[in-house]
Order: sequence, then structure tokens, then C-alpha cells
Amino acid sequence: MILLIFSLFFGKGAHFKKMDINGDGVLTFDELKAALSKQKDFKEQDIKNLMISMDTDGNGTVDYTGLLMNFYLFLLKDGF
Ligand SMILES: [Ca+2]
Repeated sequence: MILLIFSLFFGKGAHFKKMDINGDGVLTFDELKAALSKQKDFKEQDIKNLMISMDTDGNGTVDYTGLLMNFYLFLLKDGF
């Protein structure tokens, strides 16, 4: 699952800057939804769960640093 998410954000053609439609450096739920619905068949609830898990400071948006930190912590936790 984490690799799937990783490839969605950092893979070819789907990186963070493209997803950040208004270019403010953070992803809102609507931006995330717009990007993910193009990629795979994500259900609205899946996207909500993803958003909650990546919204490290709980302000309703996902920022690039928070996203990288999330992956880093995940990798540490899983002992890679
Ligand atoms: Ca944005």
C-alpha cells in the first residue's frame, strides 16, 4: 500500500507539484481527490482516509514536508 501511495505522489506524471493545482505548496482534499481519481479507482472514503493519515499537523491540508516525513517514519518503523 505504501509503495502504491509513494508512486502516486512521486512517480512519473503524478508528482506533488502537478497535484498542487493552485500552487500554494499544500494539497487540499479537493486537489488530492482530483489527482487520485485520475490515477486509480479511489473511493471518496479511501481518499479521506489517506488525507487524514497524511495530514500530520491536522490542519486539513497535506504539505510536501509532511508527506516526506510520513514516508520516512513509515520506512523507519518497518525497518527498511
Ligand atoms: Ca494547493
